[in-house]
Amino acid sequence: MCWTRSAVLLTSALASRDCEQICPLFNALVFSTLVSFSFVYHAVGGGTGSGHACLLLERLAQDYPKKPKLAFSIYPAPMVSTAVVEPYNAVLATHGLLEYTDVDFMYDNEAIYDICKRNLDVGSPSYTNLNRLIAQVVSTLTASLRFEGDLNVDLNEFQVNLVPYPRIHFMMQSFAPVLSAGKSSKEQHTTAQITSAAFEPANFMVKADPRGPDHRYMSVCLLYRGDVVVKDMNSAVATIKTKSTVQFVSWNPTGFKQGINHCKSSVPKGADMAEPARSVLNICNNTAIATVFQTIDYKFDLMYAKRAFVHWYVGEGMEEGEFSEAREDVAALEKDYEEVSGDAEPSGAGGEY
Ligand SMILES: Nc1nc2c(ncn2[C@@H]2O[C@H](COP(=O)(O)OP(=O)(O)OP(=O)(O)O)[C@@H](O)[C@H]2O)c(=O)[nH]1
Ligand SMILES: [Mg+2]
Repeated sequence: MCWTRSAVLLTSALASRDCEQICPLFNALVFSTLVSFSFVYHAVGGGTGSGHACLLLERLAQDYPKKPKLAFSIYPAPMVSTAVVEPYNAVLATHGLLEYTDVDFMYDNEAIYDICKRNLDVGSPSYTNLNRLIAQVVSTLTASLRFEGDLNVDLNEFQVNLVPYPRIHFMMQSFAPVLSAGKSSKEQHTTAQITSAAFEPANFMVKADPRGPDHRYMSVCLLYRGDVVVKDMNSAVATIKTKSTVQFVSWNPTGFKQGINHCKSSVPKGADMAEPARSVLNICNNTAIATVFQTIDYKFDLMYAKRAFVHWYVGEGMEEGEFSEAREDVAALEKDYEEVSGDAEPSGAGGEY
């Protein structure tokens, strides 16, 4: 399905039902509302996840303008493509995500697949394996809402720490340790070890290399769960700060925010992944994420130069101008990332606070 048809379908569906009834109808798009947040889970490569998700987010932005909107977005992987029009859908969706979400958690299936293959003893990881790893991220993020703790970092604090400018809100994340169910009892993972693992490029759930000298961190949130003590956490973070591979932009010297929730993460019964005694989720805002947009833009341009497949979208009622508008917006985003890497304030930063 293409972006347009999905959006049109949702418009008519929305006319008769409310959002929460609609979303379970669509396999690639899941939606949940917490007391004060909206979470949207979707993939941007297909029609439903891109078109529906954007329209849903637009609707949420209209009806709940003050409620932060967080999206968990599966982006096309750099080497693997599951649909020809993926670059179009992804650019159109990014245009919507820029406008209607406050924080975006970026994934690609190639990166998550590699993590599962490397760490879990399964020959060929399934969507269930991939989704369960994503679930660990979401569960850690929301742990502070569900379990009490003195050192909890709540979702609002995250947003404040992670998003330096409204448009620069696309996060990378890694989770450690990812252990196969069979190995858990044999392996001990100290706070220092899991923290170090959370900064390994191979453990990030999107194929983008956060290391310097080319890329810079703008902010990092580390969320620990389980039996982690403050002293160990502080010493692990101090070690990370000395690494030459962890370079920060010059305008954010402090950079890190940490929290501990003593309720350890859990996994469903029979899962391939073990339940670690302690774990850490690294959510970071790093300029490397711009490489994801560059790759998509490049593929978009190749097809759009020939207007290939555009007639399908126009035939469904979309105007060609929407393509160039979305593409320009994502080009501006690339530029914003270039600017934040240096010392200048990005041009899109003003006036949106
Ligand atoms: N991680 C993960 N990725 C998924 C899952 N389901 C689909 N995908 C990926 O999401 C992308 C889009 O999938 P589609 O099923 O084509 O998406 P859709 O949004 O339903 O789009 P249409 O079928 O075109 O309407 C592909 O790259 C899939 O590999 C899932 O359960 N987990
Ligand atoms: Mg589908």
